[in-house]
Amino acid sequence: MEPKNITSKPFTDQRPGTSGLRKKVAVFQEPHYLENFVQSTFNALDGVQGKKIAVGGDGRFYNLNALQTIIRMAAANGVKKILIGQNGILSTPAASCIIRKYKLDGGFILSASHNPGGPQGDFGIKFNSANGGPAPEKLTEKIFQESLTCEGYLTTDSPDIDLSQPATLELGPMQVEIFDPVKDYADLMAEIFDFDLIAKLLQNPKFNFCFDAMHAVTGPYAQEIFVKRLGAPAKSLLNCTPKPDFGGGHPDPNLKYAEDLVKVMFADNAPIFGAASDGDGDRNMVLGGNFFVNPSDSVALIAANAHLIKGYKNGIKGVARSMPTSCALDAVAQALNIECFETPTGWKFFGNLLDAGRLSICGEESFGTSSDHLREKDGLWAVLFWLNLIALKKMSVKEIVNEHWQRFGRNYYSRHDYEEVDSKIAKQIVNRLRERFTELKGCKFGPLEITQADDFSYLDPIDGELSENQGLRLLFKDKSRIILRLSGTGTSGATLRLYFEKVEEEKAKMNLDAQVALTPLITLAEDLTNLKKLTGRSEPTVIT
Ligand code: G16
Repeated sequence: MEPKNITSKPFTDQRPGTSGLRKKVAVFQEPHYLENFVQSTFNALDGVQGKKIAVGGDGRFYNLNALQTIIRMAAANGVKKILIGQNGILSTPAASCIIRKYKLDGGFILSASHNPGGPQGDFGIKFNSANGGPAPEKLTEKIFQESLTCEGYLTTDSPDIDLSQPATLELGPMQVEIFDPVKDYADLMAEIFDFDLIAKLLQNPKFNFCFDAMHAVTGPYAQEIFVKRLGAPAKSLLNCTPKPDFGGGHPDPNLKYAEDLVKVMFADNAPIFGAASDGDGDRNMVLGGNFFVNPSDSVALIAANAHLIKGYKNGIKGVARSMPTSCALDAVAQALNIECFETPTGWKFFGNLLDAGRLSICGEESFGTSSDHLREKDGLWAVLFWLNLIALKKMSVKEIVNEHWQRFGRNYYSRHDYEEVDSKIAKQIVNRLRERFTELKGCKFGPLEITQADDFSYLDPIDGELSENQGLRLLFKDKSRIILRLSGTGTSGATLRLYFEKVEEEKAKMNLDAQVALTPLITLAEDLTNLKKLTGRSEPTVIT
C-alpha cells in the first residue's frame, strides 16, 4: 500500500455550516471535492499520523462511496486505527458514544441530517472531536482556511473493503475494525434508563406506542432496543430499514414531514405514545395521542423530571438551551436553583459547558435534546426518557405536559420556516430589521412593548470565544420574544426562521392553540419585516 499524492485545486465553498458541510450530492461528486475537505480536516488537526478515528453515516446515497474514499485517505495519511460501522451505519449519537468509550481522536459522520437524500438530494460530512462532540467553531474555521489552500491529498490505490460483516483487518499499517454500530449505544441506554420498568410498560397489552425511523439510521437501533431488548411488539415500529433516499421522504421529524407517524397519532384510538427520529438519529419528535409536544417544552420537562431517572438520580448540575429555544427551561432552572445557559444555535456550543461539568441537560427548539451522557443530541435517548417517565408517572403524555405547565407556566412557542427563499431577499429582510433596532427600542404596539432589540452574541464562559451575529431578537416587556435568523443547514437558497414566544402564567389560560395565542406576535413580525410580501409567500413552508 503506497500513499499517492493527488494534485487538486482549492475549493472556495467548504465553510462548514451549523453542523458540518452540507451540499447537494452532485457537488460532493465533483472530482476531488470530498477528498479536499477530508484532507483539509486532517491538515487542520495537524495531521492524523498515529491517531484513531471512527467513520460511519446515516445510510444515505453516496455514504458508501465516501466511506471507501475516507478509508483510503486515512490509511495514506498514517491513521493507526479506523473503526467503521457495519454497512457504513453509525448514528450521530452512537458515533459520539464510541468516540468517547474507546477514547478515539475523533470521527467523521456522513450525514446531511434531516435533509432529503438520494442522488438529487443532499450529502454532508462533519467531524467530531475527541470529546465526541461536533468540532468547535475554532476547528471548523481552521478546516475552512485549510480548504482555501488545499492543492492535493494523500490516498492509495487499495480496493474497496467489504463493510457488510464485523471484521478486523489491516490496510497497510492501518488497523481496520468493522463493528456492530448498535451494541455500545444500546448498552449505554441500558445504563441510564430503567429497562425492566420500560419493558413492563411496552409489553403491557393496554399500552401501545409507535416509533417512526423515517427510513433512516435509527431503524436498526430501534429494533435492537425496543423490540429485542425491551420486548415491544415489532408492529410498533415504522419505516425501520435505512434507505439511501429515505423512501423518497424528508427525514425531518416534525408535524409536516413525519406524516406516517402523524397519521397514526392523530387518528381515533391513537397510540398512547408516538415518536420519530431524523436522518442521523440525533433529533426526536414526541407525540401523545392527538397531542404534539413542543421540543422546547420537552427539554424543560426532561430537566424537571431528570432526578426520577436512574442515570440522573443524584440531580442535575445545570441546563442549557439555544437562544431561539423557548425560556421554558429557564423556569425549571430557576425552580431547581441551577445554572441555565443561553447559547447560539448549534450543538457545538454546548460542548465546552458539558466538558467543564457545568451542565447535565441541554436542548434546542429544532427537535434536539440530550444530556452529558455524550456530546451530541440524541433522539432515542429522548424517546427512552419519555417512556421511562410515562412508566413511572402512569399518566398520558398530555397529562404530563399539562402538569408541567401548571407548575412552571406555559411558554407558548412556535417556529415558522420559509424555505428556499432567494438568498439576496432573505439577507435584505434580516438587514432591514437590524437597521431598525434603535428606532424600535421602547416602541409600543398595542400591549406589546419592545424593551430590547439586538443581534445575539455569545461569549463562551469556558474558552472566552466570542460568537457574534447569531440571530435578531426583539424582546418585549411581558417576556414575549420574536426572533429572526437565517438557517445554517439548508443547501438551496436561504431558509428564514421566525420564532415566537409568549409566556402565560395564568393557569386557566394554558390550553389555547399555540398559533392562536401567538397571533399578535406573528402579525407584528409581518408588519415589521414585510417578509411575506418580499418573499412572495402566503404562508410558511413549515410551522412547528
Ligand atoms: C443542526 C444543529 C443544531 C441546530 C439545527 C438547526 O441540527 O446540530 O444545533 O439547531 O441544525 O440549525 P439551523 O437553524 O441553522 O438550520 P442537525 O440535526 O441538522 O444536525
